[in-house]
Amino acid sequence: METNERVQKLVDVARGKHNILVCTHNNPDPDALACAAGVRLLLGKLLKVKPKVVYGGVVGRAENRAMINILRLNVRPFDKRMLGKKTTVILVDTQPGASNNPLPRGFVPAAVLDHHKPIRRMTGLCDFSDIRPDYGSASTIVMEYIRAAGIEPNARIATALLYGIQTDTLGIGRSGLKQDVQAMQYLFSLASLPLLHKIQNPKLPREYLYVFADAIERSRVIKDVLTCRLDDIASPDAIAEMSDFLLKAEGIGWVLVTGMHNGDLLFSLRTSGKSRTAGDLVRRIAGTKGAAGGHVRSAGGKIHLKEGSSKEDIMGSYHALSAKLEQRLYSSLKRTGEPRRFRPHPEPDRGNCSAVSDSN
Ligand SMILES: [Mn+2]
Repeated sequence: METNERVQKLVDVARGKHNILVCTHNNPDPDALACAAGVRLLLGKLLKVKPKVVYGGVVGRAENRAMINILRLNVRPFDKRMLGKKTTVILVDTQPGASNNPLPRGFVPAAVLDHHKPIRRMTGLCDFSDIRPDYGSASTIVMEYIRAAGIEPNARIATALLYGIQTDTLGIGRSGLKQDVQAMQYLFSLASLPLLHKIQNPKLPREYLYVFADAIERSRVIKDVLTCRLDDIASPDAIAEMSDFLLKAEGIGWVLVTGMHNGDLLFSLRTSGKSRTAGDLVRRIAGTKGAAGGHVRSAGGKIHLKEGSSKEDIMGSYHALSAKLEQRLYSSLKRTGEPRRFRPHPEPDRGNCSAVSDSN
């Protein structure tokens, strides 16, 4: 299908509707926020409607909050009461039935734009869907729509889209695809680089910096595989963020971080290698218990912990389950031995920065 046709189908879904929600995944990242802003722009220009952009969870990451404030993105938390009979929902950067979005179980939105695998059964029930697992970001999909419609985004929206694509593709070295790179090249001429810089370098709350110290302290390694249990976390974003951060360590090729939020165990898996994909491995280690999915180098999921038990019980099952996930990861990758604390190498300069040692 041509891009123009897709734009037409998306527009048809919203035509004549007055209550349109563009909904992102929970704890939205820049790609989700930018993609939603792009859909809002598109429908605003083509239909003269103003959809509401809504998200589940919280915006935790300081950069993401800065993005919303600096670019004055009009977003608000989702509330079930927003879903009336006449509500048209367009879901972005996630799919119905994926459990990482705030839509009630079984709710079929009118349209979906996403780039995550797997393609969900319920996605097939939507009036319009465009799922591209071979795209680095959902913002690139909407960017192509915007261009095909002959719309030029203003500096704020262009900056949002550029940042969305950048973080989803370059952030952790996922292969930037031709389409993503093309979209970024185009957006560079329209975006505000001073604003982008401001978003990327926000002042950080001190407690936020302490999460990094805590994550290092809690890290354990077997050879090139690092695991870390953050326990209770204030913001679910911390999981993905700490995985990205710990994967920067010399000699580390795999990172699994778990944490606990609202009675769920959240986890994320990262790899810098190419031999196995994180998305496939994550589905294997999570088994059928929870919701899991992802890309080649990054993946994650959520497993609900026992309800109605005491705080100690929940903590206990969190640790037991974390241990199980860690064990499955180690054995899938055939890394044996006892996990050790993550320490600086004893020698300050080993001459070979990619050396892996199990004697640390
Ligand atoms: Mn995305």
